[in-house]
Amino acid sequence: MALLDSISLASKFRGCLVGCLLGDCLGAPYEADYVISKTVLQKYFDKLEGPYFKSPVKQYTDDAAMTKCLAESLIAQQKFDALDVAKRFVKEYFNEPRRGYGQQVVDIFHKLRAQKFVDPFGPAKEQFDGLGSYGNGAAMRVAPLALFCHSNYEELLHLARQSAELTHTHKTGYDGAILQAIAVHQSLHLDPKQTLDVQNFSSRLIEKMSQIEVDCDDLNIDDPYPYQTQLKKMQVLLDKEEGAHHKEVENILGNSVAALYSVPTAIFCFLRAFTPIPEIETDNPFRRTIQYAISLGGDTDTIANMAGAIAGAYYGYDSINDNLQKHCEAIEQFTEYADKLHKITVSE
Ligand code: RVK
Ligand code: MG
Ligand code: MG
Repeated sequence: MALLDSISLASKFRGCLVGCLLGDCLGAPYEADYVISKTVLQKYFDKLEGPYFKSPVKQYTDDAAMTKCLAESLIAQQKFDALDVAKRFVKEYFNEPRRGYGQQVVDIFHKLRAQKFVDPFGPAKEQFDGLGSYGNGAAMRVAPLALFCHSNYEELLHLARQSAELTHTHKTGYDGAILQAIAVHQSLHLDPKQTLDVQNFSSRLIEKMSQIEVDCDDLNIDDPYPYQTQLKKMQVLLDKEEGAHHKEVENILGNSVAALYSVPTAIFCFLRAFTPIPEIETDNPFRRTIQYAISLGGDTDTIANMAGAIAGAYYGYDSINDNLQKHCEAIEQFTEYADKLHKITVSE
């Protein structure tokens, strides 16, 4: 990776994983709300950022729980080991089942435990009568892999798919994880002191997805290139001079648990929040990204988590307010994972 002048890679690693955790923790209280008052949200963030507000720590959900498993496995094994990751998912789930997991993914954990991990990829293939899950559960946890493979793009593509297939075998499920990984990877390689070329960032994603969305015959949907289509719609929304309306974003890009209707939305949040947004009062584009993602409603923890990973990987750790961080459960653990992943991958 070419050296960046203004920011260390270590800071970007931290920014990425802290961004993930912060989006999940701060977004979770709003998950499944479809009308969120912008004023209430502004006060929520202002209070969390303020030094005098003593609120309880915000708990993380399945998003960060599964990200944690992947990060811990990569650190322990110093490679992607599917069996080890599967074991960690199962252990984590049975230790703390009340983290708000997807309704169906828990079947996989039960099956993996019952078959004693003989085939870690087997149970995922049986989901939804063999169609596989198209949820965003593989995309929401992929960030540590993007860090681990920061200097090997081809390996990242391969491993993002493999890691997804432990739970998500529907093409839009694993392609969503690949797209999220690519977006984090792109952010890691950009200098935040230079103006972000929003359209170029998205055009590069479309170009890369055109190499991924090739074997689409088995897709049970009309459009064989659904992520490219969504990203093109995203570009149109980004081009709007007056800025896209919330309802347009919700209707066109989506805010659901489906990867296809949440991963492009998370990318949009990062790109849209590069410049000011009405009703979000902050000079900090990282906070703006998370606050905007939550304001869209729906799958708030996951969209904020994915947007946070991309934004954190771009702006770096120093852009993330300390007080916001203090409200997140396990914040020290996540910064430690980032530092360890950095140490492993840079000293290779
Ligand atoms: C609760 C029909 C399908 C489907 C298919 C729907 C947590 C189902 C996190 C399923 C994330 C849901 C989210 C989630 C992550 C998926 N046909 N419906 N082929 N594939 N669905 O269970 O890890 O919040 O309604 O695989 O992807 O915060 O219950 O879990 O928001 O998507 O869950 O899919 O979920 P799962 P996941
Ligand atoms: Mg969650
Ligand atoms: Mg969610």
